[in-house]
Amino acid sequence: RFTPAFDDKFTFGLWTVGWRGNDPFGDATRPALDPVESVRRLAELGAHGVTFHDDDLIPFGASASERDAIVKRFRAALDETGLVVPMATTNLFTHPVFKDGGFTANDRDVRRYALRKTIRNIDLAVELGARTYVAWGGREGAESGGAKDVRDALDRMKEAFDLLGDYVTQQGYDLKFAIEPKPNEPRGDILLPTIGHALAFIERLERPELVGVNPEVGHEQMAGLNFPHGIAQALWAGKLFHIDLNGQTGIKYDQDFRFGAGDVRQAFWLVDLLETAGYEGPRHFDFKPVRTDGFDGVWESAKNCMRNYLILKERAAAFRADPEVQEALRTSRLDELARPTADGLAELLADKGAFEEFDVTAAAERSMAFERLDQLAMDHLLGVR
Ligand code: 3MF
Ligand code: MG
Ligand code: MG
Ligand code: MG
Repeated sequence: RFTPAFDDKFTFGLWTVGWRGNDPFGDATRPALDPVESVRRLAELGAHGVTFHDDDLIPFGASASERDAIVKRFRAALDETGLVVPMATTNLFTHPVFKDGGFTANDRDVRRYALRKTIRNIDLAVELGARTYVAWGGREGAESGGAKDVRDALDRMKEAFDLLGDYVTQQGYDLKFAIEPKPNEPRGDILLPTIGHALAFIERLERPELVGVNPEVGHEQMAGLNFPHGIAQALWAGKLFHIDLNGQTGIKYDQDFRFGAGDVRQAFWLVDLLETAGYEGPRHFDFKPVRTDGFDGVWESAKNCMRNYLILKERAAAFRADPEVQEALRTSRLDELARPTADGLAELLADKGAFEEFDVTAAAERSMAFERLDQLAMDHLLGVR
């Protein structure tokens, strides 16, 4: 029970299990992990695939021949295990050259370098079969007001995605982009801080159809936002191209707990939404195994990201299947929300019952009965129903 299968589409970033535990106050607590070892261990645990930043796989500054050898060895590990690479991304944040950003650095030469670095890894991503290319602009932002003209920076951000869209179109690649919003950390304030900001930005691009979002649980929660609500809006807009699952406890530093830790109620509603809304993309984990643990904790937490997802999936399905829940949903009039409000403007204006004869007092007195509905969800979540 709760053992993952390939078709569950659980994927992990190489940088997650490979995180060595270095943080702003402390050095690494674990040795480096060979990506090939990660592929093998994740395959044993039942994962579907792995994802990577260019530099996770190929150390920054590696020579062309080193690069070829690394890619060859990595590909052999994929073939041996059957794991796939549905997504890849670019590291535009670790090297000091990106200290003021990649696509929106004030320095034009840095922006050009960032684009070329991205294009280079897009080629590799496509070679390895990826269909989604994630862009997290962690260094795109500022700590002070005069440092960044945000409107100019957004022009440059748009220019970057337009150029990348030109590139994949010219190459004939079957690849879409997914912007990953985050409010802050490592920059004081990051551009495109939330799902909503990213969705509005995408509509201004030359090829909006090529670009969606890759929201992360903890990122929205760092801004105090309701993650399932953000995901629902991304789905509504047809823009949920990918997702980063992890755990966070409220508005504080980026915790990156394993999925299911942190806000378990939001995790329940998230899984309920993904499983009922027809999301077919990978269930991608972007977490950090706690730095207090050795490799035992790394593999334990990777396993439990998937386990918690499957537990929540079972609980959410039980909630939806429960006749008492279905009755409670009707009592709370969710079916009525799904109905259009009017048969057009003329019908609305002609209906005296809608206004002149509307019994405001009676409508105000109707209970929504949300407390009973929510406790039914809690009972299912806590496993007592
Ligand atoms: C940081 C992140 C990133 C992105 C990654 C792109 C290092 O908080 O979430 O992980 O997910 O760069 O996928
Ligand atoms: Mg993150
Ligand atoms: Mg995070
Ligand atoms: Mg992420």
